[in-house]
Amino acid sequence: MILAFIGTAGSGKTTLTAEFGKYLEENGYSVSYVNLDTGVRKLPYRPNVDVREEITAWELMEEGLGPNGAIVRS
Ligand SMILES: Nc1nc2c(ncn2[C@@H]2O[C@H](COP(=O)(O)OP(=O)(O)OP(=O)(O)O)[C@@H](O)[C@H]2O)c(=O)[nH]1
Ligand SMILES: [Mg+2]
Repeated sequence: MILAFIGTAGSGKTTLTAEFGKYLEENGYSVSYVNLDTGVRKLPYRPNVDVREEITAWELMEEGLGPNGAIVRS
């Protein structure tokens, strides 16, 4: 089963990923976490796959893009 949490900025995607993942693990499921947020500084879960190993919004901002442009580009 693959679950993706999407939503507007600040709507709780990261928090729900961590909390629902913890709930599943506590109930015997094996959970792998994937972070697709290039702009997040700190995560409340340990991602098994993390897009930030490829690209971060911060790198693109250093090249001159603003935060929104960097998120879109990344
Ligand atoms: N009261 C309340 N606050 C919540 C809930 N879920 C998340 N928050 C808070 O809302 C804020 C944003 O939560 P995140 O999980 O970072 O939201 P997000 O959608 O990942 O945010 P971005 O990645 O910045 O778009 C944090 O301060 C959370 O603690 C909830 O169910 N209730
Ligand atoms: Mg988030």
